[in-house]
Amino acid sequence: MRSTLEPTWGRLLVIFGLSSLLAAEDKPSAPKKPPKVALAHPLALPVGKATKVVVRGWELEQVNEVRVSQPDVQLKLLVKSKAAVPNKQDAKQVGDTQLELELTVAAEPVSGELTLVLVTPETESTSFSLLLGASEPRIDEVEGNDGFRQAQSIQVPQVVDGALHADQNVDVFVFELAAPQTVVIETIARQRGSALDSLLTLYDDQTNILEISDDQRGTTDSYIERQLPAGRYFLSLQDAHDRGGPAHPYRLVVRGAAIAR
Ligand SMILES: [Ca+2]
Ligand SMILES: [Ca+2]
Repeated sequence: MRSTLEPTWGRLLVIFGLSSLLAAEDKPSAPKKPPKVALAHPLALPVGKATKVVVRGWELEQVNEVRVSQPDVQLKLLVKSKAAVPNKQDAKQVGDTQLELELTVAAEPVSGELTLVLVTPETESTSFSLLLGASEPRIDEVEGNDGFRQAQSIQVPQVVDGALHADQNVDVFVFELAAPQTVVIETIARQRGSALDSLLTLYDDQTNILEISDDQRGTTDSYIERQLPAGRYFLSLQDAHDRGGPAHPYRLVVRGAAIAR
């Protein structure tokens, strides 16, 4: 009897195996991971000017639509690609794919945030935001500002949107105060996804260090508040680990207030 039963069990197992395979084919495939954003570079959009924005993150290749939070924005999806992870940096922090967008915000003058959602045929990212305009006069950083002699002149108040574009890059700025002021200087970087761990140093006219700020208020961003006599001052911004690259954008904000007498 054994000799006739064994082949029968064998056939049943084969048929069961086939039917479970067929059933597996009928099941929907596992849901795709939603796209996830690490950071956008630059962190902020000027108003009234077409701006290329590179969004870095994960699972961005499938994105075929971008939704924005306000109607008066022109948007073009330019390129989706793998993104090289900069030397010695962590793909878990800076992402491994990227999207290039061109965004034009028509309304003016505004400040605040523009919220975006990246959409794929199957799913979508959580929302993320770009800073929009500025409440102080805004300028872009001009490269070449990597030493005291090449310092970029700024006003007080001023907002500067820039980046540490390479390892060991230092950005240097210079400003003048015509009267004594309380000056507040801060960086906005890690709090908006930038890989930059900012280190901010304030110097007097002779490049003597007056104050250094590394981390503040639960972030790796920097903050200096100081009463200063009239005069000329330098400000340097660098990464605390000497890193730089496509994941290191920042916004630098300098504000002043007259000192009450
Ligand atoms: Ca720079
Ligand atoms: Ca820091």
